[in-house]
Amino acid sequence: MLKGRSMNRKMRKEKLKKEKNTKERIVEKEKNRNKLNSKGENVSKEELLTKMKKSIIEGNKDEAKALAREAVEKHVDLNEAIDEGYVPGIQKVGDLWEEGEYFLPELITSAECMKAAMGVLKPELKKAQIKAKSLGKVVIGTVEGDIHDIGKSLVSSMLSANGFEVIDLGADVKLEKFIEMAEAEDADFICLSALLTTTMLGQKKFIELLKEKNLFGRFKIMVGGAPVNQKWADDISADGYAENAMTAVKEAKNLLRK
Ligand code: B12
Repeated sequence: MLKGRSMNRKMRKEKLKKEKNTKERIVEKEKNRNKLNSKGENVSKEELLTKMKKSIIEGNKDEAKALAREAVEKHVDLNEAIDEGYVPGIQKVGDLWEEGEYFLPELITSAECMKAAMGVLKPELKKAQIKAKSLGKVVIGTVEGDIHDIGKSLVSSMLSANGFEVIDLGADVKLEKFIEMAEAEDADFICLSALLTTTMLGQKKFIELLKEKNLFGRFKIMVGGAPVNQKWADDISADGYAENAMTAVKEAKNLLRK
């Protein structure tokens, strides 16, 4: 009887030990998974980027923010986090919307997640800004009638992080307002974003307005947004066009040399 009890105790002890070991192994594995050391860096970064994309698609705001903080803490390249984590997420949301899988509420939720993550990353990008003389003053905004501001804000952040002084007017900005601000601030660039085929026409109207006011040529005009392309930029006589935030910086620097 006694022998039987002590056997049971022994077995329970063994079982607990086994469970403890398994638990410890899981914790250790989790720790390693999240470690960004020189060996594990790529694997963990890939995972982080995948999680970022997923957080936007699933509309998980807390997760999107937490991952942005994690990226900062782990010194992940923040441009990479944006371009290869969050942006593909919102692009996928766009695809799902086109396919009729997602509706406006999902679109809005995902856009909010994107903004929440950018809210964490933006100040960090700003901190990384080279403390040198400003490369040039930029007035940027999304044209009137258009409330899309995620891409515009990315361009704004990247320009700012790369040494440009940026005055961001937000979204749904009256064409006259761009001119007023650019004149008052003696800006070098005016950047117009448009995400709708209808508001794209605002970019054309803007250049006509500058011509009417004899201000054409005073500022470098850059245009962008999903429906915009180089041909459109050429057709409306814009000085520059870029497909994304990183190339926007390159294009702005190129235009400085012209
Ligand atoms: C998120 C989103 C929304 C959000 C916007 C939230 C916000 N605060 O921005 C909400 C839900 C509010 C929304 C509303 C609407 N939306 Co919407 N939306 C999108 C979606 C899914 C993603 C846009 C986005 O943020 N992309 C990610 C960013 C990073 O990319 P990006 O904006 O293109 O910017 C990059 C480049 O273009 C470039 N860039 C951008 N701006 C500039 C400027 C310069 C100067 C330069 C150089 C470069 C540059 O750099 C950026 C960074 O890499 C797109 C689908 C898509 N695939 O684009 C539809 C989309 C743009 N929306 C669309 C529509 C129709 C609408 C609504 C009219 C829907 C409705 N029925 O109400 C409204 C618009 C109301 C209005 N008056 O503006 C259509 C537009 C169709 C068209 N051809 O005109 C799209 C294409 C969806 C679709 N396939 O039908 N939308």
